[in-house]
Amino acid sequence: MTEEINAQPPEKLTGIKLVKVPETSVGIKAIKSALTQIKDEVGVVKGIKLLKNLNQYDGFDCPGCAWPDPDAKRAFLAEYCENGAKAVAEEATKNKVSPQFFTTNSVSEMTKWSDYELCKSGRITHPMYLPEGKDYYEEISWDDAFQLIGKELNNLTSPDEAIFYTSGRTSNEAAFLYQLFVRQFGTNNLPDCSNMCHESSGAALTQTLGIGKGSVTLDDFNHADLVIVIGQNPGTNHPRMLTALGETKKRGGKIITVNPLPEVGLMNFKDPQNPLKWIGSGQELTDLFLQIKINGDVALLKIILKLMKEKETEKPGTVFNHQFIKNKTKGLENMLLDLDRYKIEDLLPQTGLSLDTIQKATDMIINNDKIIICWAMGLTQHKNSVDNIRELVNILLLKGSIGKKGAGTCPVRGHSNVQGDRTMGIWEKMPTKFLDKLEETFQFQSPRKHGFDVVEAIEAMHQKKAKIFFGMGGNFVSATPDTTFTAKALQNCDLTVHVSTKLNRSHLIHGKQALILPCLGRSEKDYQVSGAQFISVENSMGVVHSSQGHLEPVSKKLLSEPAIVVGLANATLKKTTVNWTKLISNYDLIRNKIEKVIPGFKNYNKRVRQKGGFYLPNNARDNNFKPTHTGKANFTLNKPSDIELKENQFIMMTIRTHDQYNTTIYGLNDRYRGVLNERRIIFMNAKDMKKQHLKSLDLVDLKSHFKDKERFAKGFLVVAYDIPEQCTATYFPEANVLVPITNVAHTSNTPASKTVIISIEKR
Ligand SMILES: Nc1nc2c(c(=O)[nH]1)N[C@H]1C(S)=C(S)[C@@H](COP(=O)(O)OP(=O)(O)OC[C@H]3O[C@@H](n4cnc5c(=O)[nH]c(N)nc54)[C@H](O)[C@@H]3O)O[C@H]1N2
Ligand SMILES: Nc1nc2c(c(=O)[nH]1)N[C@H]1C(S)=C(S)[C@@H](COP(=O)(O)OP(=O)(O)OC[C@H]3O[C@@H](n4cnc5c(=O)[nH]c(N)nc54)[C@H](O)[C@@H]3O)O[C@H]1N2
Ligand SMILES: [Mo]
Repeated sequence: MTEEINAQPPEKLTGIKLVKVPETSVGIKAIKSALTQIKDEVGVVKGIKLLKNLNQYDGFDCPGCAWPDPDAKRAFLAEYCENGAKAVAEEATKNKVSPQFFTTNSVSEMTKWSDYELCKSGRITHPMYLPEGKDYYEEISWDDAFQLIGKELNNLTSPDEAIFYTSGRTSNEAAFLYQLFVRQFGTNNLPDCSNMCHESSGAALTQTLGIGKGSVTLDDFNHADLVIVIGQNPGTNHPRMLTALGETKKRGGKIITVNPLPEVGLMNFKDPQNPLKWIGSGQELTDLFLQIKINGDVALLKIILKLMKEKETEKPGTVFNHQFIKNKTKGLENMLLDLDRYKIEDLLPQTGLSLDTIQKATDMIINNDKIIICWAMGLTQHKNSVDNIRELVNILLLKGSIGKKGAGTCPVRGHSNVQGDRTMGIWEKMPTKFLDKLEETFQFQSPRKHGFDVVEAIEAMHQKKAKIFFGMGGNFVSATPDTTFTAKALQNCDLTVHVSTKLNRSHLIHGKQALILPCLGRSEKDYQVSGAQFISVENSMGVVHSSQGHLEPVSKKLLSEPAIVVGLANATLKKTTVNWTKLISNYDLIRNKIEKVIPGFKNYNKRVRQKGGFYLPNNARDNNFKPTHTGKANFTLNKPSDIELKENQFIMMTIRTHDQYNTTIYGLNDRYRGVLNERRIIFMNAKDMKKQHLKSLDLVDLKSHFKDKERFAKGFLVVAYDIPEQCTATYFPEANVLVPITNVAHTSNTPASKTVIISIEKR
């Protein structure tokens, strides 16, 4: 029998209160919520200093999300939002996790704490070590920590037995050094949070448009006729995007929202940068809301494509942009033929929508040319998520709505530098061109065999094929699927190491030995031999800019992420062609190397010092699709969902509340959905509740079904909500234990965290 591992957040309920779902987002309440958080966590004086510098030209980049800052004008107060303020408050907190803290709190005791309690403990101040068989972390010197890691890494039979994970907050400079160290050590095992996030977007866009990133800039929102926001909740996760949508509307543009939930932020919005608008009813954003069933998107988009084709056949030249299609694309005929295989009446039930509503959306697409499509996790975390995104591209290509002002693709990234980390080479399968350049610049032989992505890494650790886990940020055990399985995988390791700012569950679910290496946060000053340093990051729209902290570090013992990589490299690599210590004496030296390896970084040190930074090249933005395998933009054939629910089964999506940053839980409220003080809930349609004989706030256990295996998550409260029938929603990470590790998207291997098949049992 396998040992039961307590890797899940505890089952404890916290005292739910249901309130009315608010009619508008942001406004005074958001400002109040942000300021309260800042006051409580950071204190008033330090808090004001913090907000003053957030997202300003000479300040630091908000660690909240990857939404870009305006190129020209920056807001008077500060370019921040409620949730950005919460993210910085979390980092700049007064509370400290010191060696003393660890002498009083054992690892086994802390596994009983909720994620909220873990997060509230504060910033980690010293490197800590958990020796084999012990239950208390002990202080360790940096030098001893590096030596220990170096020794363990060198004891492996093969470098491929080590996993080097990255979360998306790591700066360009740290990420570049990190991947260089890992490749000099001898492996491409560089999984990252992107594997669970926008990997499907990258896969789909590379195939169709020749670049794995979005094509629009922030200014395009000032020119768009129509913005479609599909599978995304910007009110909570990218609040500054609402300002851009507001601009589109002001200029007469329209917005279509496609989501199983009427997310408050998208419906109505009070601009936080514009205090005069805080009173009154706010600005209506969404013109047409398609309340789609979970994973019904390909079906919806196919119906739209069919309706477009019908109209084009009826009145040739009125729908399709023939010139663009002829000059720039391949595969139209096949795509149109494939559409004939599907019947609208078969597709319709998957969407849960009326044909009339879909016709309205189609008319808006037909009647406009400058179309932007924005999406996030609602599209990327399904088995057919790559199909979702390719189908969107089909629509844009038919209209020629790409590579011109006011139009294009907008995958809205999550972590603030997740896109930059990829550009820097954090990927288990970097293209040959990059590796060639890396070899040439640093005179060594890089491994060529592809490494493990997140899911493969978990499986390898589970099978004891990988024995050391190193996490550059993140919270692996809580962010990944199949919590119990992943916990076992980590516990199988000889050594688990986490570079972290805050305490999290991955420090508690550990290998035989474990280390916590505390690092500087974005908001803090970073001094190296040559003086104060700044770092750089790339936002969702490919703008590279600098970021510099202004606060004193919470502890003198913290190292910067680049310095940690260098400590690691010096202790591990017996032979190296790199003078690591010199590279971190001045981060300009790292940037000089980046410039040599990666296209688009010419004059990096000069251009990163320009106000607002610089744009990286983007072929799709330039209306050039040569980098694809055909040399043109590609139409593709895509498949709708193949999920069939049995009786009493539901589809469950795992989503974020308004009070969390991924696995960092700031508070227990989901204000925009009217749920206060509780995270263990399941949103259900009232009709489904009735059929299941469930009443509001009944206590239920959830069981997920995949192939022949069942997984359990216990103790959730039922909340009646405006969600399509047969669809349910729970919060991440509480429900991750239900997400099967083997249920992944084709091509991108991203866990299907938004399509978990469950049944619900009343206690
Ligand atoms: N405050 C805050 N900001 C964040 C984060 C955070 O946790 N907190 N996380 C960051 C990260 S890493 C990321 S990746 C982003 C995540 O940003 P989002 O993708 O907005 O986050 P989710 O909560 O996963 O929300 C997914 C949305 O998709 C909808 N959805 C789910 N399934 C489907 C579907 O099948 N079809 C359609 N059309 N819609 C669907 C859900 O109802 C929900 O509105 O946010 C980033 N920013
Ligand atoms: N079921 C389900 N699972 C999901 C998702 C979902 O929607 N549903 N979303 C997925 C997505 S989109 C993502 S991106 C992943 C996120 O996965 P991760 O990136 O692994 O998780 P986070 O919760 O963002 O990581 C938080 C930890 O990062 C550390 N940290 C914060 N700032 C810094 C820093 O500056 N440097 C360093 N070194 N560490 C820092 C802190 O210690 C904190 O505890 O989760 C995925 N998992
Ligand atoms: Mo993400």
